[in-house]
Amino acid sequence: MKQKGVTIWLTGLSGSGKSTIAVELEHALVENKHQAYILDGDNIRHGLNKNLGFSPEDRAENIRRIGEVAKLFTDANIITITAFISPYKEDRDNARKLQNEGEFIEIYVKCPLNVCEQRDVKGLYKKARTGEIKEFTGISAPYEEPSNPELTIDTSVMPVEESTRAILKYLEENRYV
Ligand code: GGZ
Repeated sequence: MKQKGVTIWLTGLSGSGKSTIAVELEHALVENKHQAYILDGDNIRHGLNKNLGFSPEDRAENIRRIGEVAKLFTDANIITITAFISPYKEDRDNARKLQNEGEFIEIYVKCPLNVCEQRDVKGLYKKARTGEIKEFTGISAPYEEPSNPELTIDTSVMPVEESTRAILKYLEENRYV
C-alpha cells in the first residue's frame, strides 16, 4: 500500500512529553519502513521562526507557519509529527483547516501542570515562577485544552512507550499505516 501523508499534531504544556513521544513515534514508524518527520522547536524555532517570541501574536504566527509547513510535508506523503505547545484553540483549528479531511490528527498530550512543574527538566517553570521568563504557558500565559481531539494521552499515568503504542494503534485502526 502506498503511504498517504498525515499530520500528527501533538499539543500540550512544556514538559508534558510531546518531544519524547514524537521521537519514539518517529523511530517506530521509520522501523516499519514509513517516511516520518518531526517538526519541533529545534528545527523550526531555531530556523524558519527564529524571529518569533512568545506573545499571543507571535505564537499565532509560529503555529500558522508550522501549519503551512506540515501541510506541505503531508502533501508529499510524509507522516508529519509536530511537537509544539500550540496553546490557542483557534490557531490549532486554523492549522487543521489547511488540510484535507482526515489528514490532521490532533493529539492532546495531557499532563497536570503540577506534574510538568515537578519534572521541570530545563528549569523553565522555576524561572517562570520568579518572573525571569514572562508569558510562560500554564504560569503566566494560557493553555486552552483541546475540546475534541482525535486522541488524548495522559502522560502522568502512561509511560512514553505506552503512549507511543496508543498512537500507533490509532494509526493502524484508522488505516493510516
Ligand atoms: C512557553 C517557552 C516560553 C514561554 C521559552 N512559554 O519545554 P521546552 O521549552 O523545550 O518547550 C517550550 C518551547 C515552546 O515553544 P513552542 O513553539 O512549542 O510554543 S508555542 O506553540 O506556544 O508557540 C519551552 C520554551 O519553548 N519556552 N519561553 N514563555 N514555552
